[in-house]
Order: sequence, then structure tokens, then C-alpha cells
Amino acid sequence: MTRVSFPDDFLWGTAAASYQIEGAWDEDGKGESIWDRFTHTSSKIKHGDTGDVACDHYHRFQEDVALMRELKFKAYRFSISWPRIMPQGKGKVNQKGLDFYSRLVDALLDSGITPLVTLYHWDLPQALQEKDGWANRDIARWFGDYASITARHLGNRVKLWTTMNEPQIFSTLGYLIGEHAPGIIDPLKYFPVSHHINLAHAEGVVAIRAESSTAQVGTVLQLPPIYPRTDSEQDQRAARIMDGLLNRWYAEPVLIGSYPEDMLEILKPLNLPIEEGDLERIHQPLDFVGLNCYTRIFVHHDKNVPMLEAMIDLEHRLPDARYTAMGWEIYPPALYESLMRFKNEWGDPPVYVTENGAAFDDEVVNGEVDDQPRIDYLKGYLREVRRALDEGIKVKGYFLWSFMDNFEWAFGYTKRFGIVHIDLNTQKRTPKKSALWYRELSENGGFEL
Ligand code: IFM
Repeated sequence: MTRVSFPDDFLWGTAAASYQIEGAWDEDGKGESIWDRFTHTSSKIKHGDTGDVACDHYHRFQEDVALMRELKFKAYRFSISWPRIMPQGKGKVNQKGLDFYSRLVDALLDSGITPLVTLYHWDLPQALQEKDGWANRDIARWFGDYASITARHLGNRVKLWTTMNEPQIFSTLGYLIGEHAPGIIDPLKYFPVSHHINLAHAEGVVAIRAESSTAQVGTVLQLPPIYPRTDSEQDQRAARIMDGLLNRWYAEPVLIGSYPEDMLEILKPLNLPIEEGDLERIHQPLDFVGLNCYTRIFVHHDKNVPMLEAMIDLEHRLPDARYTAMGWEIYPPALYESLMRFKNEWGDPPVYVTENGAAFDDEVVNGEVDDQPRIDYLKGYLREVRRALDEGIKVKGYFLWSFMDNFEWAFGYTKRFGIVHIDLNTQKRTPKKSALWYRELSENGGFEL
């Protein structure tokens, strides 16, 4: 048997996000978020599910942290709900919201679990959406104020901070395709939105640093490798453009201080609202980057897509490949390929894998969940992390998505990513076989193939 081992100080954690687990959507002074509004009013969520109760983590966080402790996890990545802290998105602060996260952080630290905070995992205050949300340049300042207040209260105990979660996902799904909140389909708005997200990231970094001298600050990018569907020149160009749109457009301003030249050329007719000094501001030095990676994406040439002439092939299936319940190809080298880009293209920063994991159709049988396919998935991807470490990539830790089954956005509760099973009727938590396997890994720093 071969053993795959990791450094002693490697941080083994799990991840989750506020709207997906907390519930308590209108309790203790919390304001409405765009996801509250979207799930309550749009027909785009499977079975009409909402995050109103979700995993009831807001009331059960002590129990959840106790379980993490029992499972020997060393770190936990969670996000803060902006409207819980500032119900209107700016101005008045909700002390009860701050107190909740303060108690969560204390519970984690008392259990020897390192918190990693993400400030924005998609639940924008609805009040800011009424002011045009991410399409309004002022949002950079509003985000900076929110970051500042949060870091002022938690910065004496939280060391690891990230500003955004997957900017390209919430901007494309929210403003280009309309499948996520706020449900807008407006290509002309999309590019200003993307630029304002990058600007807000910078304001967040500056604000966190101003409040906490010990903070280590980064952001979280999802960077799937993009493959052409065929070897044709047209498909290869399409893949390059899609990589520019989804990956380089967000990684490069933040990590190397410029937008990709090829994209700027293509997007010239749009007259993007990039002002003098913006890129210098966006290019804040970072202590680390968070990488989310699940699979690779295939792309083909499509002359009907204005300017880009590229389209993602979501239905593309390879005869010998395996797929998760999301229909995502299980392709472990994706993680290695994405990690290598940091060294080869983007300045070689320290990296945490902030999300990786899989949804499967898990079932409880006699009180147990045997999710061997998830363990196999994890082994495959973690071998690729080891391969990247061997190539000198500075990978510092790994956060498995997700700690428990939760609200999977437009899919509602139909997709189970957790290593802890949730019975949504009783809220009973049952660690799956993968959670027990991950406990061993977290304790011993390695696994047998
Ligand atoms: O559940 C999501 C998470 O909110 C963001 N990254 C991908 C996960 C799985 O789709």
C-alpha cells in the first residue's frame, strides 16, 4: 500500500457558508439578503426550497463545533452574513449579529479549531440591491465599511481572512445567466459588476489590515481548468477566451495588477468603467490565495455569442469518465493544474485549497452513511495536492466542501455535499463514512491509497 503524507503543519479543515447553513433568516435584527428575496419570490429554486431554516446552524452552532472537535478537524472556513451585521448594508450595525459570530469564533478557538472567515459568500443585503448592488461603484466603499466593522470585532481572534468567494460564479450566475440572486440577465451590467467586485476586494483587504495587525488576508477564486471540446483552432480560441472571462479576469487584477490584454481588446466596444488608479488599488499584496476547484470545463466555438464566440459545454460527457451528482466530471488533475498556475503565471503565493468535494446521492442505512465514492474522490484529488506540493507549490491547507449537507443554491436541498449527513426533518447530524476517514487524515496527516 502506498501512503500519501502531508506536512505536519498542514491545516485540515471543512467549509460552509452563511446562507447555506444558518437559517434564522429574519432573527435578531438580521436584514433581508438578496437570497432571501430570490428564494421567496423566484421560481428558479428546485422544489421552492429556501434557506429560511437550512441546517439551523444559527441555533445549533455549539453542537456543530462540538462535532468538528470530535472529528478532530483543525480548521473551519465559514462566511459572515453581511445583512446580519448591517441590516441595510451600510450605516446601522446590528450588535446581535456581531455577537453571533463572536460566539462562534470563541467556540472554535476553545475547541482548538482555527477559523478562516470569508466576508462575502453571496448574501448581499437586499437594501444594497435596491441601489443597484454590484453594478454601483459605491459598493466598493460599502464593502470596505462592512469589512472594517467585522474585522474590528473579530480581528483580535481571527487571523485568516478572505474577502470574496468565487467572484466569477456569483457575477455570471447573478448578472449574466440569472440563475442565482439577484436573477439579472444583462451582459452590459456584467462587466462593470466584475470590476466593482475587484475594487471591493481591495477595499476589504485595506480595511481588514487597518483593523488587525495580525490578519493574514486573501481572497477565494474558483479556477477550473478550461479545455477545448475538440482540437480545432476555433475551439482552442474559445477555451482561451472562456479562461479569460472566468479565470484570468478575476485572478490577474488581484494577483498581478492587470486585466488580461486579450480580453481588454475583445471588450473594447463596451467602454469598461476602469478608472485611473483602479488597478493599482486592486493589486493589494495578499498573504495567501484561496483556491476552489471541483472539476474541469469543456468549451466550444459558438458564433452566436457576441464578442466572445465561446460557449461552455455543460452536457459534454466523456465515455470513460465518472461524474458526481452535480454532473461534474471527476477529474483529479484539475486541482493540480489549477494549483500550478499560481506558480507559473501569478507570482507563486501561498495557497489554501478553500473548497473541494463532491455531491453524491447519499442515504442513511441502519443509522450509517457509506459514501465510499466520496472517499475515493477525495483520495484522487488529495494525491494531486501532494503532486503540487512536490512541485514546490506553497499549499498550506485544505478545506473540504462541505462540513454538512446544505442548501445548494438553485438545486435547493437536492444535492448533498456534506461529510456530515443532515436529516432536514429532524436536523439530526450523522457523520458519514467520509467524515470518519477525514478524521484519520486530519489526525495523522496522511492516508493509504
Ligand atoms: O455550494 C457551493 C459553494 O457555495 C460555492 N462553491 C461551490 C459549492 C458547490 O457547488
